[in-house]
Amino acid sequence: MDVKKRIEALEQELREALEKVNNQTELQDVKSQFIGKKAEISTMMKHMKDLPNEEKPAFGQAVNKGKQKFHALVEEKREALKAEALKEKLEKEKIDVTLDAPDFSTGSTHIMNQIVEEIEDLFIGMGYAIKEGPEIETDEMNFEKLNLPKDHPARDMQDTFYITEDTLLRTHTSPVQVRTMLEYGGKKPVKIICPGKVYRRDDDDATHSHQFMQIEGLVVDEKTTMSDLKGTLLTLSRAMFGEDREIRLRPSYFPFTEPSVEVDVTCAACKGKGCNICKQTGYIEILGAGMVNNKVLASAGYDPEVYQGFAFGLGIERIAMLKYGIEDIRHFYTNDLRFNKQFK
Ligand code: FA5
Repeated sequence: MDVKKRIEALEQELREALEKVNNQTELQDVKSQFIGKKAEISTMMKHMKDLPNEEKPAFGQAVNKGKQKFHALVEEKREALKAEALKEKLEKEKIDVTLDAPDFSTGSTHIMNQIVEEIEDLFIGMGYAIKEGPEIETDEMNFEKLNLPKDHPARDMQDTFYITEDTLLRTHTSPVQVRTMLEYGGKKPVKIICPGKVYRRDDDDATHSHQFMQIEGLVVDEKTTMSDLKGTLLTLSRAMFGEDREIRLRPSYFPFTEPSVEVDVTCAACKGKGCNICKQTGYIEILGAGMVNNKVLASAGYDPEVYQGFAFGLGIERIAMLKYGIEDIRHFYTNDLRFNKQFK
């Protein structure tokens, strides 16, 4: 038999078989059928020994060329299949960039943080710096340096979670005042607000939480007066509750301020006329404040003969409750999305 003719016939068969191939598995089958170990072209070489010597080179060349050709045809088909598969995939995965985006629900800042940010923005605008301090505090910073020595009866005002005899969960943000004054070394003026979480052993109810947020404000300088304090708190109250609000300062007591005041703002519901919400007083209490006690200034390294200061501290939850008419403080912490989403 003429080997060249046989190889040509096989090539024709291979081409026909390849035309019917639709995927890589089928291609593999065709490949082993035509160029595998048991394929005809692979076994042809065995017959070479029966040929006369002068025919052997031509025979060998023809078989090898045939094999190369078969391999090339199979590879060509493999590439064609790959290209087709890629084209199909691209077509299937085509993205229509003109389609409307689906309505993903996104989160938002929690109402507590919104109010903190609002107050921070206001005070940054008035030249204040923001300071933070540790939530696990020493008794010294939380009480003693604020003129609340051990066994002082005023410690009862802030029921405390003690960790050891000398460490506790801070009951207010006032220790950040002390830390900042100590940091400034009694030399330069202080103008800060300090937001943060605080803890008290209060029973949780509609207006009390064992963990809540405060913002403390502190100004220490050489000519700081009570009217600076009043002006600052009026600005704060109006930013929080509306430009038509008035405030009133009532005498009060905090060991770290002298004189001390409670600050009331005119009731939103009755605009100061008196209603059930404000218990007919026309005012609602919002924060505690006062002129920094000389003992506190001195214990933090400031000379009371040169420096005076004012300070104030407010509960963020209470501010939010008044601002938005929220009747229960626990809403802030139960993470009910129906509540949270109202402040998006
Ligand atoms: C203080 O904590 C003082 N450090 C504030 C202060 C700072 C006065 C600087 C003078 C100068 P008081 O204990 O009143 O004060 O707490 C401040 C505010 O925290 C209260 O007006 C109230 O809004 C809030 N608050 C107090 N206890 C709770 C509680 N258990 N749950 C939620 N809010 C509370």
